[in-house]
Amino acid sequence: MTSRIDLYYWPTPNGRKITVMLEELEEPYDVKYINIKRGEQFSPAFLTIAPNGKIPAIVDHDGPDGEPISIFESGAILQYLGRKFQRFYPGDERRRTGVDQLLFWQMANLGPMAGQANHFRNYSEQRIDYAVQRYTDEVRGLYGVMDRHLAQEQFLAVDYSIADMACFGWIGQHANAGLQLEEFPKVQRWFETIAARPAVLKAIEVGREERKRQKRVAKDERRAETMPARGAISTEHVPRQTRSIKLGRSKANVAPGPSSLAVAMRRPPWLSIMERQIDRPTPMPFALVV
Ligand SMILES: N[C@@H](CCC(=O)N[C@@H](CS)C(=O)NCC(=O)O)C(=O)O
Repeated sequence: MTSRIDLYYWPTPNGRKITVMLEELEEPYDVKYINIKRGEQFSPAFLTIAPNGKIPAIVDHDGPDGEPISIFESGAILQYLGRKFQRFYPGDERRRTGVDQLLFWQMANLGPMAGQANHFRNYSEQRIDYAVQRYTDEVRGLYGVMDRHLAQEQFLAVDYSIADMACFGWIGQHANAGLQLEEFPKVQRWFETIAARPAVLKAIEVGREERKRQKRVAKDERRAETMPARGAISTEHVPRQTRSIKLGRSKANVAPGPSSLAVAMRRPPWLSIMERQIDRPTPMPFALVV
C-alpha cells in the first residue's frame, strides 16, 4: 500500500509516541529522519512543517477534504490520528475528556520536567545542584501522581489510549531523570504491560539502526576533524595517509577513505549558519526508551 503519512522523526520519547500510534493503527508511514543531534531540525524545509524546530511532525497527504495537512506537537498529532482513525481516542465526550486531561498532563508536566531533569543531570556543561534537585523532585512528584492514579486504573484513562502512548516513552526514561521504577510499582506494572505490546516493540525499533549508523558517521567525522562550511570542495594530492580537503574557507587534513569526504559533502550548508546564529543549548540528546 502506498503510504500517505510522512513521519518526521528521531528516536526519542516524543518521536516514539507517534511510531507507537502508527504501529498500533497498522497504518503505513514513511519515516523521514531528522537527526536532532546534527541540527537537522533547523533546516528551512523542516521548519516549514514544524516551526518550533522539534520532532515529531507529520504530513498526512490524505488530510481533511483529501488535501495534505502538516502537524507538529506530538499531542496534536496523536489527537489528529485518534480522530481520523477513530481508535485509541474515544468519541464519547466524557471518556475523551478523560484521555485529554492525562494527555495534557504529559505534554505540560511529565515531558518537560523529565526533559529538564535529564538535561541538568546528564548534559549540562555546568553542574547546577539546584536545577538537578528541582527537576528530579518535580519528576518524582509526577511519577507519584501517576502511581496513585494507576492504583485505581489499569491504563491512564480506562482503556489503552493516546494518553498511555504519550507517557510511555517518558517513563522509559526514568533512569535519566534519576529515578528507579521499583519506587513506583503501579507505574512499573503499567509500563511493563505496554512495553510487551507487539506494536510497541515494533515502534521502539524504528530508527535504532539509523541512529547507530549516523553515530558511526559522526564518529568518523570527528576523527577526521572536518568541519566544512559552505563552498566548493577541492581535493589536493597528499601522499600516503592524509588528504587535504578545502570547503569554502575551511581546510583540513583528513584521514583517507570515502566516508569522511562523503560525510563532509553531505553536511548541509545551513547547519554551520544555524550553529553560529542560534544561541541555544545543543539539542538535547535522549537515551533509548527501553
Ligand atoms: N512539545 C513538543 C516537544 C518536542 C521535543 O522536545 N522534541 C525534541 C526531541 S524529544 C526535539 O526535537 N529536540 C530538538 C531541539 O530541541 O532542538 C512535542 O511534544 O512534540
